[in-house]
Amino acid sequence: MTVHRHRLVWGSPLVLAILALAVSQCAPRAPQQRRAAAGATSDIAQAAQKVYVAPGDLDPYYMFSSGGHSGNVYVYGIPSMRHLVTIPVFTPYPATGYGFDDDTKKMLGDLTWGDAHHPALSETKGEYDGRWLFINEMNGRIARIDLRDFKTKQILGPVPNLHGNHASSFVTPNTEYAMMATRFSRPVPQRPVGVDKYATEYKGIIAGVKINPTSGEMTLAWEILMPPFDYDLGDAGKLVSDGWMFFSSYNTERATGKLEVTASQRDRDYIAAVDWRAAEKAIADGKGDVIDGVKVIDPAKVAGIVYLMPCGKSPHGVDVSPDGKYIVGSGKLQGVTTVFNFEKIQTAIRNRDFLDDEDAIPVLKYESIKDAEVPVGLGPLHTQFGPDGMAYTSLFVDSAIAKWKLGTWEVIDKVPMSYSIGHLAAAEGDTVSPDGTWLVGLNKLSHGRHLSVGPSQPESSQLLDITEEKMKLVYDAFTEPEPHYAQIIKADKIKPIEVYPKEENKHPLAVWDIKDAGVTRQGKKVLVKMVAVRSTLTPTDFEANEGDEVTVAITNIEQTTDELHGFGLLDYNIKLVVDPGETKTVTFTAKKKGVFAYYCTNFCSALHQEMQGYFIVK
Ligand code: K7E
Ligand code: CUA
Repeated sequence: MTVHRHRLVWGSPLVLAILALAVSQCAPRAPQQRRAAAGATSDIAQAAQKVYVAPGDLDPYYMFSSGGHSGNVYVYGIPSMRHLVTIPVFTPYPATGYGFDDDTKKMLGDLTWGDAHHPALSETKGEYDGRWLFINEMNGRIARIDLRDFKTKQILGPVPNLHGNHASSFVTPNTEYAMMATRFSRPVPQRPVGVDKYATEYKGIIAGVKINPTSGEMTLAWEILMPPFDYDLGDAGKLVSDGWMFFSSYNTERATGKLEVTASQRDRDYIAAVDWRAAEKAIADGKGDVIDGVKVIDPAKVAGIVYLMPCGKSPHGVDVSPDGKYIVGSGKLQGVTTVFNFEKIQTAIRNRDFLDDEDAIPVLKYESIKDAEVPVGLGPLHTQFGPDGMAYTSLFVDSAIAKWKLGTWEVIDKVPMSYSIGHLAAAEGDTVSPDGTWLVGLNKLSHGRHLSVGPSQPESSQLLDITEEKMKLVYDAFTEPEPHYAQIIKADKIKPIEVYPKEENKHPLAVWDIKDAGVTRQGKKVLVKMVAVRSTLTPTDFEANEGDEVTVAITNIEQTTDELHGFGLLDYNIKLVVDPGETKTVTFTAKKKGVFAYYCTNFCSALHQEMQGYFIVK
């Protein structure tokens, strides 16, 4: 069947009607689905045993799940689905003092929210290496979490020119780059231009963020000026396709207003294929124009950097197979997922087998580069992989997961999910050698399948055992809002530290002896060097004058696992947590006169309650 005929069948009004119907019917359908799921597992007790991690035992996998507009990353154990920890990234989190001390406050800047979508574990030779986790957010930012201590170490951005960073943070196979891309095109350089000029004056941006191989430090390396489409998702090529990045896009109509109507007119949208090594070289050769301080490549001036692959209308996910040979694009208004062949893409580029162009970017011919249209079901969104060419595609409209095979394109199995599914995550699923053990469906709409907690229903995930031919739904878990993508890594690849070693603490205000704790004053500046150790915060009181600038530098001199101490200063909105061996500072103005207690917020010993003091402002 040609793409054109699909377009006729799955034209927008019809699909929207199906979509609305599917969503509205989900709640009443839930009990039946439950029974079907129970039947498919054949033996509930056996399933329960598979996911049961006994007290004292550890899960074999970590799952890092995006927290969407909570701005956090949530870490779960797989298969128990136990929530292990929350990593605050783009938003303050008093539980760990994140966003309250000087360093993290500065890192967050003016933005105290972020919409985090796609976590990306660092890779070496296409395998997760357990060093860092990157995650994007919509305000043009990308963050790095260090997996030695599970803490956010850097937030890059908001970067210039690029706007609404959704197609991010997908890393390349040796973590050379993380990616960023515009979802909401706007004038580049940024300036006030009316939406009537959208098609010509607004631009999209695809950006490469260079990652230092030793420190993980991110720097914005280059940007590519793109037509004003909405760039949606991405994935890096690997093995045979290493050196390329792929981005799906919608609204290639360049429309504005009600996009659900105006941006579903055309028969096709595109996946942009970017030769990032060529981009790197063009920049090194001085071919970039500096716009708002960033080197930007204009494909109208520099050829051979980017090509457009026609794909089913309004694609969402684009996913590269573990061997790098196939690029799977899911048109969410279709009943098929399209598989492109990397070799054919290269041949088409070599032969200049182009259909036309968009703003001087060559458009490849669909028939020349596609290998198959796999009839997975309605509303395909994202694809994950297992070993032996197995692929798993989430179907939003069908509320199901389809399992199919690369190469034969045969659909092998389909499991109904109890909620409308969005992303899905397979164990080691984005690597060159996926495990094929567990698959988690991350769901968009819960549809009342839980104890009611009022109108805002819990977000949900479902765990599937994918070790056999038929997928088995084995567990439901309610997850923190709002999950988008997640990645699952073998637990033994991550080697977290237990304490910050004393000898590695190079903080200039660190004090390791209670004798060195105390208060010094310089003009209107008051510096308090504080030591936290069971069960005293020394000094136990300090003074300032109204209007003074006060810096409290706290060193937790413990070297014992889990001996955290907190510093909560009442009425001053100050809440620090200092881990063993760590020094943190907080700087504030003594605006309120009077007596204010501070105390340790983390239960640390039998005398934790005694760990307190007074701040006096005269
Ligand atoms: Cu929720 Cu990747 Cu932002 Cu798809 S995205 S479902
Ligand atoms: Cu220190 Cu409680």
